[in-house]
Amino acid sequence: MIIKKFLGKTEEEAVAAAKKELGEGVVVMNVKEVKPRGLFTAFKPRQVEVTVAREDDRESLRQVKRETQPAPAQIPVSSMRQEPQPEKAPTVKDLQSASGESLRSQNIERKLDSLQSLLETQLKKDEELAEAGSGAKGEPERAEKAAETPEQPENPETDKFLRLLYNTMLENEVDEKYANQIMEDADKNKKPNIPFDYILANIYQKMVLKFGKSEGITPASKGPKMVFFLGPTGVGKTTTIAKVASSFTVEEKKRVALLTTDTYRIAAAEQLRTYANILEVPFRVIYTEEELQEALQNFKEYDYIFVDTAGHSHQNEEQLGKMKGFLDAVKDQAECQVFLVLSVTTKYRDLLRIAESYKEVADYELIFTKLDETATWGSIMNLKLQTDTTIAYVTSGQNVPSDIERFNPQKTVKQLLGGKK
Ligand SMILES: Nc1nc2c(ncn2[C@@H]2O[C@H](COP(=O)(O)OP(=O)(O)OP(=O)(O)O)[C@@H](O)[C@H]2O)c(=O)[nH]1
Ligand SMILES: [Mg+2]
Repeated sequence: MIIKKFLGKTEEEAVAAAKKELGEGVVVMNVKEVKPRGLFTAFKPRQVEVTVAREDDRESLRQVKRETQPAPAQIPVSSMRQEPQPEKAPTVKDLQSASGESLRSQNIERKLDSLQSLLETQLKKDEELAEAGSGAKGEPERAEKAAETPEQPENPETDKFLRLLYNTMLENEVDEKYANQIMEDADKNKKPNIPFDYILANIYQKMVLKFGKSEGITPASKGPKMVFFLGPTGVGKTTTIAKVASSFTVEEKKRVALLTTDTYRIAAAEQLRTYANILEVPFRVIYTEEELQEALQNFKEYDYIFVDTAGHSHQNEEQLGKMKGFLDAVKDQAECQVFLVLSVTTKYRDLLRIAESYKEVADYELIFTKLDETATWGSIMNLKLQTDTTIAYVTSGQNVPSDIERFNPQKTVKQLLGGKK
């Protein structure tokens, strides 16, 4: 797929420029107003930037090929990457007519933006039906209706739309295995002439559901909650603790203490000590399990005790063992929560290995950092589906405390399907 940005005084002008360069088959992915830069900006006109996508010629070729073949019952997902058949060479005209008017005018991002209200309306309707006592009957009735519907010819535009979503997911590095599963699912529910909005809403809804919910850091029912942050070197554990500690002390007025078991680097302890000084909360460096138990006693009136740990390779079994020792030393004396901090910039295969190794240490939830450093968030979805672990927070910048938020599946799924970040 080719993705490119074009500027114009209006959206139409920018789209016309895109079509001139890339042909009629472009799909608008995003439209945004760009503020003028530099001196005397008040006198400069605003511009509109459109991001457009176009399947590359190989892809278009396959599409034309498929559309000229007798209509199959469904597009098998495995055929999305099928090599073109040699017998029929399409002309430029064929390629242009293959990208139909309705798809061309689709704006996936706008659709994704209005999706929320569409889903809410659907949900409300379902609830009303359930309340009226007809909820239970609804499904079979709908199924019967669908069964009565006579076979209609396939709509190639729908296939094209699905393919665009599929390619967007792959470009966002969603594992092919999961992208295929999602598409197979969508393919099963495909009906002739079904509007794109419904297809998109269906895929979106299913993907969001796969992520599940997280409560984030929750208060202990009794005594302080001990919260451990584990993970490889340099992923942002200490910075994340500073962000979380700041929001709990400043915004929620909770009593927070900070501990670090990172005694490998002097600078590491100093980094957290600095944050503790700024926030005016107590801080301790912990060398042994006994010291950790002692700190728990010292801060038993507190709401939260955040524990920073040394970053190390997941292959370092000795250090993983030491970490487990610390956790085991307090797990019967305090309510604990463990977070594995991972950077979304790490290669997916490595993320999997890291996630696997830390399973030996504790049951954990995930925090993904550095979302600002990459546009491809597929690993978040892959890891979730592969390990079935809750994702609690994401961070997207170095600013303390602002660059952290509770994980928002809707936002992530929108991005994976081609919406804005
Ligand atoms: N771009 C970006 N940088 C981040 C983010 N979170 C942390 N960082 C930066 O990543 C670097 C490492 O952060 P630390 O918090 O020291 O990481 P750590 O996991 O504690 O590192 P070790 O203690 O050495 O294992 C710092 O420069 C942080 O400012 C983020 O969300 N985005
Ligand atoms: Mg650190």
